[in-house]
Amino acid sequence: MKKSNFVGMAVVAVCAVPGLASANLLLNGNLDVTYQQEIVPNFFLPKPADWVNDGFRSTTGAYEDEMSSEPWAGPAPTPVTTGGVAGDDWAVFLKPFSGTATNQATGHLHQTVAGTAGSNYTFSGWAGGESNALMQDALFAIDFFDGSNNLISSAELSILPTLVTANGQAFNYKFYSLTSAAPVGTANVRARISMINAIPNPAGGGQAFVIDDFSLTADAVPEPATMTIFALGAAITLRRRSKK
Ligand SMILES: [Ca+2]
Ligand SMILES: [Ca+2]
Repeated sequence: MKKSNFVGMAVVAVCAVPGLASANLLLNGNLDVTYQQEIVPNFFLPKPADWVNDGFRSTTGAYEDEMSSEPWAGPAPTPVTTGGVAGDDWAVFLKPFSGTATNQATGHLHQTVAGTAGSNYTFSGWAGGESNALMQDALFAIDFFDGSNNLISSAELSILPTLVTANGQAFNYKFYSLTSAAPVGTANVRARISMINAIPNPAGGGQAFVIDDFSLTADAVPEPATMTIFALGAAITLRRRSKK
């Protein structure tokens, strides 16, 4: 006589896909891919692809020379990447000195992705300032929009208090990060870096404000059914042979 016993073994893995949880939602987060933007008639400078930039002066309004893409601002201490046209590492150079004392310069660089209410969004990246850069504020921000593209709320981190603090690194580069939960009604999430009301430094000297290597990530919405992965292990067949 033969008996067969099947022992099913269920293997439970919780949050077993960390790669998905931390995926960068931004395109061209390392700013290496650029396009040519006409700054003034017949004069072009590179700007980062997949991002939107808005520049305006407080008195005279919109202009295009508030920022441009530059390869000299991309290398270490920021992550060294090779996505540029020459396999090089590009970054964005914001220009506080493009304003004047009475016509101050504001620039925003931003990218918008589809969002989910209740998720925690983390926006991280690198920013640095030369010691004589002058501006009212410098921000990392996450803006939340509803399905009609109305702004619901913004989370802002002022990086100005430490932007130009000397740390021995190129351009005094530092890593910054902020996290905010998407409010009810969120349909789109915008990652934004802003230079607010900047002016030239009468003393001259280095006044660059540079940024590179951004990520926007979202934690999974807490829902047990999607937080747990059940993997059914191979059924183990045990055969017992009875002695004759
Ligand atoms: Ca870099
Ligand atoms: Ca870069």
